[in-house]
Amino acid sequence: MHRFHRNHLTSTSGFTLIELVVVMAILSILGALTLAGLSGAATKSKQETTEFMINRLNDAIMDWYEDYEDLAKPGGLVTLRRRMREEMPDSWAEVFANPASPTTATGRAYSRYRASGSSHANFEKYQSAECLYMIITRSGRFPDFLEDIRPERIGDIDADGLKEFWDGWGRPIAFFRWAPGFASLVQPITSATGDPMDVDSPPADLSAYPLLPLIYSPGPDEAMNDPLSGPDGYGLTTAASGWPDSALASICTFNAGGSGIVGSPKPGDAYLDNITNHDLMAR
Ligand SMILES: [Ca+2]
Ligand SMILES: [Ca+2]
Ligand SMILES: [Ca+2]
Repeated sequence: MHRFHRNHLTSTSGFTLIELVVVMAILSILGALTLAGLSGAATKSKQETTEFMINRLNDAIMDWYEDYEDLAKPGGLVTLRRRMREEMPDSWAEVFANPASPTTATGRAYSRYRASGSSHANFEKYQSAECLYMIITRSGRFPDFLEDIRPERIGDIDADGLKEFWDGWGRPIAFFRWAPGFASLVQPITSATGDPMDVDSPPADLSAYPLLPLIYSPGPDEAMNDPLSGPDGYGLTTAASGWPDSALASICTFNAGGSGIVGSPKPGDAYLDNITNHDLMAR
């Protein structure tokens, strides 16, 4: 025993400086790999959280959208699109300031909700995200929606009392009801396929576009344009003031070849990593 013990000590004290340096180098490499792995996992988790939120919102909005298609009747396209605008607004300009003005109970509920934040300085910031939250929580159509939404996925980034749904990075999830400039696998930007709500035969407006709602996050770059120059650009072009307006042509016809169309990318590449319901639907 005694001999064995002495041999053991001799062996332990035999570590050289070189060996220690090698061990420390290996440990530092392992540590760096672990940190990189954790960072990658965190990004993946935020991505998954964002996809979960957008999928849930897409399910709700598209369920309602498809009901509008069922309501379509000959000669009714303008009326239907106007009602859709009243019940699915994506800007405060589309919500009546006077609760007596809307034609639907939903529109009147929105009008009262709008009044709760309209005097705040940040009222117009992030308004499409605020409108999306209002549609989900004030239309009366989605009473169970919030049940599996974590509290930290709802916030008020501009502190105006009007909440927004947030993505995995804590950015408001934006909404364009009609985004004809947004090219995707599920929404062609040409009028070749027509407007599915135009059931006239022949269609009343051959140049109408399919106008699929767009729900999206700015993605990992968290790139949000200056809220003052565009309420929530996220690398996409937002609506001009008052767009679209009343006549069929201005509701459903767009210049797909021009610039500044709602949903089209702004110069730069901030839109490239955006996470959209169109991408998720196309998977
Ligand atoms: Ca706001
Ligand atoms: Ca807000
Ligand atoms: Ca982005």
